[in-house]
Amino acid sequence: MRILVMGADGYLGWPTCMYFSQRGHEVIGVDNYFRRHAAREQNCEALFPNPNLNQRAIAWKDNTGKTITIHIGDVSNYNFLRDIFETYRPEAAIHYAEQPSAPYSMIDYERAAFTVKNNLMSTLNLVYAAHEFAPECHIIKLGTMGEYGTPNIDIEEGWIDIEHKGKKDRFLFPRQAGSLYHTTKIMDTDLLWFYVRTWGLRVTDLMQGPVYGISTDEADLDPRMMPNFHYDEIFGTVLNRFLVQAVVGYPLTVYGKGNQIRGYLNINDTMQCVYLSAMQPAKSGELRIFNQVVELFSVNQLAERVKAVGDKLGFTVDIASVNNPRIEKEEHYYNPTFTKLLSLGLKPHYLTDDVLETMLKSVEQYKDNVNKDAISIGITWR
Ligand code: USQ
Repeated sequence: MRILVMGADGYLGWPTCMYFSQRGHEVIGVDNYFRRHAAREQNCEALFPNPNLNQRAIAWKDNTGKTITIHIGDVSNYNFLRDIFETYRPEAAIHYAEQPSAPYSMIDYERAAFTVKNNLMSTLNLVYAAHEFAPECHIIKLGTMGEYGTPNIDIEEGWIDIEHKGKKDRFLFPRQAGSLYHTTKIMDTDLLWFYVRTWGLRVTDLMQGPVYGISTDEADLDPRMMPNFHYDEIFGTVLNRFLVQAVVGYPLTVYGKGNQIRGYLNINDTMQCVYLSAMQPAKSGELRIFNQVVELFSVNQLAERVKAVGDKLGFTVDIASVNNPRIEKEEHYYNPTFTKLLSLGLKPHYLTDDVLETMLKSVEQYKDNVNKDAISIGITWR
């Protein structure tokens, strides 16, 4: 298949390019380096060596003989994305090209406005470019479990059947996000649903939980191809942050009571989920929603797991309870359904002690790169 990866430079984007290329697909990766620029501006750059996308594509060719085609440009600029679609007419487009950080979206007006503009315009442009040049293109959109928030009822996979005053209908599951970033993802889903109904697009929306991990089969071939791994307050997800904190002796930053529960997954499972979705596409006029999660943990459980394995490896791991910079429930019901990707063939990688140990050892090799000032920056929701 001809696959367009939007946001190819990101933590998930680059491993996705390699994953599809390795399996014989033609991959076109686009990115505008937003994350690199924002991380440099906020002094919170990635932990591992971070060659640019063209250099990574060269490393990929050196290692595998395969080509990943790179274009640097901004998909929130319609002319750029239109040209890409006109040239390549992709059969699937995987959309990671969003501002992905909840804290970044809460810094100030400028970052809030950027998040809204970037995330919604990139999605709208994708819809238009696909409609104009590749109406059969399967759009695979990275959504977030954060769209649902933490309701006091079971979370379904995208849809809910409601009976009201004796009549029944099916609706998108109620959504109530906990940050502006997560709210833009709700708006994306609404945009896509509108154009699925109106123009018959084919769309899979993947409601993903926080991802952790460093290693994939492809990234392990060459240090130049490692994921763009962040541990800072802005772009780092919680478990990746805890791994780095454990290695450098920074008390694990548990926000508030630490009973916030989320559904987590290994980066290898993101690859599988996106791949399985691409190989078994949505039908024309269908918005498919999958909850992309493999296991649930509270923040306290993650901290305790990292402490136990870190202590065993000889790191001194303390757990701190810090004032929660976010506005979120710290005690709540959480029971999401996540069976559809398993039905498509997902074979989950679970968070075992061995996995934690391997990740801690990988981080340790790069501990001299850690900027401790980036761990807690002080962005609050208030
Ligand atoms: N948390 C801590 N300590 C930290 C960092 C986070 O206790 O040092 C807590 C947060 O308060 C939250 C939970 O850990 O309760 C998860 O936070 P996170 O930063 O790992 O994840 P989040 O901000 O929700 O966003 C991440 C990705 C985002 C994706 C989302 C999935 O950055 O792109 O959409 O995970 S979900 O969390 O299910 O909405």
